[in-house]
Amino acid sequence: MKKALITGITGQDGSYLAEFLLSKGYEVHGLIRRASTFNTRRIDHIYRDPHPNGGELPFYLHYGDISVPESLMDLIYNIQPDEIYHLAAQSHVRVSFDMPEYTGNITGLGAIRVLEAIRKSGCKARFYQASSSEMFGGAKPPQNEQTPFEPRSPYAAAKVYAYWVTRNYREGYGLFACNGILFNHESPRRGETFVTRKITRAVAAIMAGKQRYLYLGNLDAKRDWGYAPEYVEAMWLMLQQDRPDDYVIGTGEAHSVREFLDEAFGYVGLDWHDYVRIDPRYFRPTEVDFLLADASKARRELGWEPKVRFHELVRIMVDADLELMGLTAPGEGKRILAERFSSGWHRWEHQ
Ligand code: NDP
Ligand code: GDR
Repeated sequence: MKKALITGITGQDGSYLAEFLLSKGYEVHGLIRRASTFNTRRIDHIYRDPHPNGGELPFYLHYGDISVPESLMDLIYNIQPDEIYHLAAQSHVRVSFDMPEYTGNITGLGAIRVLEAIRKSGCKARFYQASSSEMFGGAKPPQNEQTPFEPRSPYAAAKVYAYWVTRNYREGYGLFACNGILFNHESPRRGETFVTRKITRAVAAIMAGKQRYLYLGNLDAKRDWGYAPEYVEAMWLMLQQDRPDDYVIGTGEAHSVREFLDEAFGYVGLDWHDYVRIDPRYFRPTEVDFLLADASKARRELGWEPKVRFHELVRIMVDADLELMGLTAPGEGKRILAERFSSGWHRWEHQ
């Protein structure tokens, strides 16, 4: 049985990746940080009580923090994982302008702490770094592995640092270390303050009569939005190759925030102009205008291709938020998932 360690397991991607690896027969370990309230809601359905008659899945959680090198060293030395997926980060671009140094510490230095823990513990683990399309920033679209980075936020600059130390440890110490340069990927588990989920939750709350207005920032930014469960499969594929490399992952289709609003509100028969208001507090000092993936290398070398397109993603997310609000959803999103992922490892009820 292969062992995997996931940092950031309580996040959107960590939770899907844990499910995916369990379905592949892995023993899965996750690093979680202590919080004063429960922060495991995305993984509660796979976590089983470890006491007699409790535990079934080989799934273990360990307290730690990406800012503390010792906890990483101990964990990696004791578990001796075959694969480490480093997903933990302060992942919000807007917040990185408010907390630049903290973001540098967690999102940037966090990666080198994990790399050093692997090197010093003598562990032979393969390493995945959650790199980001934000690193391309102001670079002209479409962006691929050859596109020079032009980071436009403290978050993006921290990710560029993490990207380069990952390459540095691959070249300098022979570590099997890969950068997955993932473009935006969303799901019903997306954090509530990212723009897609903010919109789909608002659609549901407006339908339920619980919200009047939705306050947003820049509606003109264009992003390449994909479906998160497909992206965690790409992470795994990278670590199964004969040699380590870096890969861009995205759909090759870009849309503006405005178009997302059209799709999401239009799906339930509403006109977003009646509900959306602009609040400058959501503007960023420097914005990334246009991200569009050229993922041809991943298609060629990993055989990775996304199935869920933009308008389908929106329907999946709106359906899920309507159900969460206790409303009856039109159901197109649910149908799309049932058709495309009939033998899949994640199920609608665990959205
Ligand atoms: P989330 O924000 O949903 O999850 C971030 C995770 O990191 C959470 O589990 C969080 O724990 C954990 N974390 C944050 N700070 C610390 C810390 N100090 N110590 C330990 N754990 C910590 O992000 P996503 O799942 O969306 O993204 C996963 C990774 O991929 C991130 O690195 C992100 O930057 C990157 N990425 C994401 C993309 C996307 O579109 N989703 C695209 C490209 C890259 P807690 O639950 O306790 O807060
Ligand atoms: P992003 O995602 O910055 O691309 O980073 P986000 O959803 O936060 O923003 C996308 C675009 O929408 C605009 N926007 C708003 N954004 C938020 N959050 N809230 C608003 O009210 C709002 N109004 C307009 C933003 O200005 C931006 O242009 C995500 C994160 O998951 C990163 O961790 C990851 O690396 C990148 O995607 C790829």
